[in-house]
Amino acid sequence: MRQIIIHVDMDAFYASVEMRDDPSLRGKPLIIGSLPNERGVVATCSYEARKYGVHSGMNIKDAYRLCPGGIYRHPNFDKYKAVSSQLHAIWNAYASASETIALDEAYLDVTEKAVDWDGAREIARIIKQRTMDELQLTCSVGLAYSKTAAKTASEEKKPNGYFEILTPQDFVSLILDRDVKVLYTVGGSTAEKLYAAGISTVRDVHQRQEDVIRLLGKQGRWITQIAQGIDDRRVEPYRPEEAKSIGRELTFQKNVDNPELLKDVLFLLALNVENRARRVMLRGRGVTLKLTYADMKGITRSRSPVRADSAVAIWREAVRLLEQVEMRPVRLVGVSLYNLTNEEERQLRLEDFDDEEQREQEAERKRLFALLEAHYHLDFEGHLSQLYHMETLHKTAEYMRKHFL
Ligand code: DCP
Ligand code: CA
Ligand code: CA
Repeated sequence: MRQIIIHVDMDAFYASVEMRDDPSLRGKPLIIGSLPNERGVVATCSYEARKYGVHSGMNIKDAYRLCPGGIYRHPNFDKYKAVSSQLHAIWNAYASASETIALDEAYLDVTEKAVDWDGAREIARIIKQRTMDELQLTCSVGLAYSKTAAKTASEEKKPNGYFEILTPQDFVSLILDRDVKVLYTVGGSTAEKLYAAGISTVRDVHQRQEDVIRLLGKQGRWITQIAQGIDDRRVEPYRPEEAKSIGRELTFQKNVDNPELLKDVLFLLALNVENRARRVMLRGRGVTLKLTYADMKGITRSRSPVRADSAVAIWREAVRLLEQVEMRPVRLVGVSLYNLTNEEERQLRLEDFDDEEQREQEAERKRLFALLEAHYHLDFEGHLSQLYHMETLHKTAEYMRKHFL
């Protein structure tokens, strides 16, 4: 079925909120993150600061070297979260399904409400207008036939942009001569592999599909699809700003009675939950394990308070709970976080090698990936971003069930 999708993303989000609330910052290179005399990174910066080459994720010392005349401020997470709920409340009104991607970003399925492209243009216009009128902030909006195209469209005219990509043909002609990284599932390490094989543009991907697939397997297949503008993914209704918990669950095609296999699948679910929680800067103080047995009897078991701020931590709690329940054939398994609280400092911290616990969890994460990869002969770590999609997660869990010895 045809979809009409809007992707909306705020411009220089944290910095714009600060500039809105303090007129003396407007028009200046403003860097939000750590201060130059601290250890840490840039969370974001105003477009004026970007002219100096400053960007998100950059070490604050490097930012200072590039832009010594900039204004440096710590973030106010509580404020951004409050603004975020106001934003999403405005946007959600125009969608039959909305998928929050980050504090400042969402996919909106406007197929029903818009009826046609003209209706969708009107919704896009109203969203921009209300975001400005009610919150004095600018956003960039992409209107398109698919998620990938909508995301690409919203980036196209940033800041305060609007762009539309109505057909796969339009999408392809727009990106054909751009770097493969424009396909937003292609991250740094994937791009390196492609460059090394002489595949650097989308055009190269088109011309050398077999090579891309040989090089990257399943992910390569996905990339060749995206490069042709094919992307049937639905907007998955997801509104963590209203949620009391963040969870993932899946139903097996055949019942599973092996606790070891369930533990492996729980790690995939924990990685998913970690990803969703981090994107909206939440952490949990409780973990729930949910099982539905073959006879449809369902149970949930919870533990709290716990420090559940990483996939490994979530997984460990879930496994502990699993070990305490009756083991018989299971058709559904799920894990969720509750008692959600703001996650403050993490985003600003560079890898913190002083933190014993974090180092230990990093090692455990690596060990779990290695075990999974050895057992199932799949590159889990390399395909993480795809495992965050429900559909791939399901397929992978089914694959694991079939290949579990
Ligand atoms: N953020 C962060 N650390 C990062 C990236 C982002 O803390 N490495 C925070 C600060 C941003 C917010 O998330 O304001 C939204 O991130 P975006 O990537 O959407 O970037 P901006 O909204 O800041 O700028 P743009 O106009 O490019 O979207
Ligand atoms: Ca943004
Ligand atoms: Ca964003």
